[in-house]
Amino acid sequence: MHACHFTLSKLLNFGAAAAQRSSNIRISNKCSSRRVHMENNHHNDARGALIVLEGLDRSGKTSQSGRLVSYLNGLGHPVESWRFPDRDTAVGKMISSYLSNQSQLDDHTIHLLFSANRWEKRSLMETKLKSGTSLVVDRYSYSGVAFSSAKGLDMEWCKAPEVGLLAPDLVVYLDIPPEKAAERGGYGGERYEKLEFQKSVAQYYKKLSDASWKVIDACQPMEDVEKQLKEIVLDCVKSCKNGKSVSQLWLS
Ligand code: DGP
Repeated sequence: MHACHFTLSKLLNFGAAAAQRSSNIRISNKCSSRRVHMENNHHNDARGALIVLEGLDRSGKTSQSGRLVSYLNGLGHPVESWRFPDRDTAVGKMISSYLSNQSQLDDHTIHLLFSANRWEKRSLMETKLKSGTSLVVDRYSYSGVAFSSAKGLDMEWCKAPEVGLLAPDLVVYLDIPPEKAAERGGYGGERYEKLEFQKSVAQYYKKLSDASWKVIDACQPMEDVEKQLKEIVLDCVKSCKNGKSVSQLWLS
């Protein structure tokens, strides 16, 4: 476990420093106070969009991600479906084992592992976006902060390791009351799939959300959610193609 802590802190320090080095960062008056634009040597035009879907467990994110990716593909937009945690990496395997209750970890430690899992994909994410591929991402830093804060960790502490990750161009929150989500085919056996805990997660999502988030009522029929999602996302993909700059999360 000592080795794990050492590797993690090295990884996170390296990630933050690398993010600063790889871009000339300038604070823009136009951007939200929590975002910083990046000026890169590359052109920003025709870049892909970073689209994040957030919501409670069983809110329908995963099904909607799949439909959205097929839709964008059908329109000829290069797009990939991503999700966090990415359970295929070495860090992701540790997370998966924790979620299925096969291992126990201190709350801070697992928080940093979730974050490291996002950091290990950051550079690939940037490459994809710059090459014009949009990414539809099922969960991101907001899950990280909401779920760990719901355990009682300090929200600002939870945000800190996420600083410098790429900021989404769009966050869509699939809004469902925790009780309704729990009724949907029941929860599986994973660690966080408990009604009282999900209620608390919902409150932290509320604290994290800002005016830029798009909220869709996830109690509607699936087709209606899908229709609204497609409209919002298509606008975002188009605006990124037109040269919207890439930002980083929570730098100020
Ligand atoms: P999913 O594969 O989307 O079902 O997510 C697995 C579970 O992990 C789910 O209950 C949400 C939770 N989760 C996702 N990302 C994070 C994170 O960054 N931190 C914490 N603490 N939990 C997360």
